[in-house]
Amino acid sequence: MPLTKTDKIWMDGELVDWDDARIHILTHTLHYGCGVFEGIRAYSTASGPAIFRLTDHIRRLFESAKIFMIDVPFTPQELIDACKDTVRVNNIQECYIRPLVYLGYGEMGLNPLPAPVNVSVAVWPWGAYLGEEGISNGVRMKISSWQRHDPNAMPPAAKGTGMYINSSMAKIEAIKAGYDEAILLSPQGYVSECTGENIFVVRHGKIITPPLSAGALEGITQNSVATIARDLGYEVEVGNILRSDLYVAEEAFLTGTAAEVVPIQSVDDRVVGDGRPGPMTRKIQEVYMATIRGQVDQYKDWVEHV
Ligand code: PPE
Repeated sequence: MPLTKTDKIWMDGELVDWDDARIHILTHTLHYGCGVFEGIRAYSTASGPAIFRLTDHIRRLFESAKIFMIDVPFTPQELIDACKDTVRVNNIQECYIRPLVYLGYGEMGLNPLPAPVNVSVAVWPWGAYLGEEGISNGVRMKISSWQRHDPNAMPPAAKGTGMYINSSMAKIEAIKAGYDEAILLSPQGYVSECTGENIFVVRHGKIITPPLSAGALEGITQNSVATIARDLGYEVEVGNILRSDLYVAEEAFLTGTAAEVVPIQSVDDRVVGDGRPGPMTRKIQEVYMATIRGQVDQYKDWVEHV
């Protein structure tokens, strides 16, 4: 999917033209991958564009930075405002929002502490991450030969730029093998997550999603969906899942800001359920899609108007 340009990008407090949002080739993060980022979405609501769980995303951005000992030169409120301003100035109703905290130009070498810290926020329209077909009918998953990070190699709670090499390797492998997306296992052999999404399975009528200790990111959509599912009366548990649980699951789906809620059609060619999105998946997907556009009163605190 080629990028669709918007007008302005926020860089260290200033709104610059899209084509002028440039950095030096000796930008530290470009070489060593020590940066942190967020992926957020704005949706059109009855009272204008609103950013879904913006405050929670910015909180996670600061937690990621803290883990990497990156000192963000803005306050959380300033970055919340930066996201809102960037959506507003680009006059866009629905978009993806990418805040990035990176180490800039002026220092090289593996000690990142002396490097300057820069922040940017870009927005652009981004359609269905795993395709409209995936949202409607489900995606075909492959368990990757690549493992998710060991928590003592890479901290799963941090959304770090360099950590995504692991995801990209798994994604390449899955796509080359003819699948839509990969599922990664932890070094202990438990199901962790997908390349850019958390995973849920339904077994014996219960919804289960893996914990942070299995190497999964603490997903904000995972949290929204677990809340929605419980409020719908479903039993939801955070717990370890085995590869074989995926093969015999009644239903399975993945969640993420970019992907939203996507049914899983099969895992390693074992069809999930009858191969069509299951009733719990459908219901959760329906409530999530209404929630993000401010149509569910119960969750309107999650919808932060720009
Ligand atoms: N796990 C990973 C590894 C991950 O990258 C994401 C988000 C999630 C789980 C779900 O987290 P949340 O968005 O808070 O529900 N992945 C982002 C990156 C997508 C990209 O290609 O870039 C996203 O969905 O924005």
